[in-house]
Amino acid sequence: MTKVGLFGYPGGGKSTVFQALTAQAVSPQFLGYDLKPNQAVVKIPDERLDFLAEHYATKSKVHATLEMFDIPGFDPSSTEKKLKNAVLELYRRMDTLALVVGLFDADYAPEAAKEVRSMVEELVLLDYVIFERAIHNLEKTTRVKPDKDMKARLELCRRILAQLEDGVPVRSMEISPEELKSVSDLAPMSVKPVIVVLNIADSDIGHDPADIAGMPAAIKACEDLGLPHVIMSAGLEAELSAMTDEEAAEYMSEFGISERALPRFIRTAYSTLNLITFLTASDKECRSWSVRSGSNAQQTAGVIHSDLARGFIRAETIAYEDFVELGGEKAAKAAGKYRLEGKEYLTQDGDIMNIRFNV
Ligand SMILES: Nc1nc2c(ncn2[C@@H]2O[C@H](COP(=O)(O)OP(=O)(O)O)[C@@H](O)[C@H]2O)c(=O)[nH]1
Ligand SMILES: [Mg+2]
Repeated sequence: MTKVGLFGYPGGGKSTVFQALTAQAVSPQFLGYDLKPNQAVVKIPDERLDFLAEHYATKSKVHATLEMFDIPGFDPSSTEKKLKNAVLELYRRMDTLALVVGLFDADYAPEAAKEVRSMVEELVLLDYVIFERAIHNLEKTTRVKPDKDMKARLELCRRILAQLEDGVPVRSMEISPEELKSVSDLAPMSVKPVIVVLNIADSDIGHDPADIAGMPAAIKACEDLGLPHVIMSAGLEAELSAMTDEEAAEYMSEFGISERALPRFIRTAYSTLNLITFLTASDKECRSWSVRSGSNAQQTAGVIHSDLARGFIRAETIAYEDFVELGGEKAAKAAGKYRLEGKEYLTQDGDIMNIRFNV
């Protein structure tokens, strides 16, 4: 399951964002300077899945999920080594990191842009230390015993270090995927995609970002660093997540909110992580699944079960839009929109698939 870690300076609103996105309460002692990560599985909302479940009057509806972590706050300038190491260990386990920055308090909002820049710098700096140490060791080894592979690795590490020195995160570097893979044992931190959550006061909802204190500079920082951002009022969203759907709808219309933070966050996370959604549907079960964009039908089958990839024959496929437009499976078949795709077919977002297999 994809792991998303909320991180940032203490007090930015990580635990509040966590409550907002997971609807899981965080006990008061974990608000503020907590030391333990909160953790929850998030069902990914998908209107397509809702439609299919209704269409098939299915017995079971299963959402694709991701795992969210509320990682304790971390101030890079802090000298608390133990806390820092514990936090970094958690970062390492994540597939993507979401930096939560608070703009809900006018006194701190002007710091938001600086927080974005220094947190990203910190991740680069951590990698700098890792690669510097690796180079030091490789220099020693190659001096004693010159080895072609070791020398190539040394040269690559030096190239990476030079870019880290210029503040370039590993994910933005000009190195090939093979080269990147060859240093994966060093577990660079700045290779992970980062999303920025800009947490605003509920009184700023609906305002032009240009008019929110600290916001223009914060957005500029994200753009300069090539990071996608999501604006939300975590405080209000946390309240919404504790309400019934009707209560929430009423509250949202009062505040003029058209869409909840969770689907907006998920869309950003999916595009950052290069994930797409495919669906399986029948009267027994309707289910949404996530798969890396660019996966072929056989790899996609493997997401459901390894047997389906091993014994893959064909993927019966209907695009969700065709299904809806034509009004179901039968009509899609009649209209020639039901396709039998082979192994090499590249799965598209919204494909409704049934894997034919034989093991
Ligand atoms: N007004 C307002 N307060 C918030 C918002 N998000 C967080 N806070 C408050 O800021 C403080 C720190 O939030 P918390 O989620 O514990 O931050 P963390 O240290 O990053 O986990 C708490 O008192 C929250 O109630 C928000 O969107 N609006
Ligand atoms: Mg917290």
